[in-house]
Amino acid sequence: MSLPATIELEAEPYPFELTPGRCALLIIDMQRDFLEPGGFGEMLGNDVSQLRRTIEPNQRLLAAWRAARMPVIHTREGHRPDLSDLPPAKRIRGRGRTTIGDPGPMGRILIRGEAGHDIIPELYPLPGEPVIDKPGKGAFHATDLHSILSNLGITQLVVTGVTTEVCVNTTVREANDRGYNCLVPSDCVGSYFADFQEMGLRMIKAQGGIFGWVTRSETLLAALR
Ligand code: TIU
Repeated sequence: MSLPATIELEAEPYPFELTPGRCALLIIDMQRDFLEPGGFGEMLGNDVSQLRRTIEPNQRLLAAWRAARMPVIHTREGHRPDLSDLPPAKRIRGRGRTTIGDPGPMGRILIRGEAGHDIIPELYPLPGEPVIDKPGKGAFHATDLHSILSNLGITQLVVTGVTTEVCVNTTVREANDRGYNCLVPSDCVGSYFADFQEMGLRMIKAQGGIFGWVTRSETLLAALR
């Protein structure tokens, strides 16, 4: 059964007009380095269990999206093996003993082609689903994401993944400035910090939806059924 041209979804700060033919699912950085014990996230001193609760809701949303034959795009944060796209400021930030490019438990940290840089098996991309390798926090900076979305006729994004206040927020802000309407299902985004999770979502929907809308994945799943 095909979906209606538009579906009104319960969302904050007001209902979101989902246009299935123009909406892509953008899954941000669900990478082993951020979600699995021993990765870059844990190395920064973070509790990865705070992110792992997003895996199941993302699996359900991804399955529904694929069943509806709507576009899915995945991103990964990382760098070239020769580090030529890694700003020195990013490399030394935090004064950690181990940093991007150094050997870690799952290969060199945040380097393309290494095990830790790849997407977790639970949400692994299917052949044909674009994977955007991004050197920054935002998915638009120094990538071809905007071209790919434009070529697909996409004007709306459902943005999920990690972390809420870093790569998800940066991407939603970048998308908003490029004219996309963004909807964020709160249970499909995660932060290592409970207060940043709350504030990261509040910042998106404040002031009449200054950057976008916030909903729950059940709302999206019901609409796609
Ligand atoms: N993907 C993403 O959010 N990258 C980060 O480095 N996030 C942190 O919260 N550290």
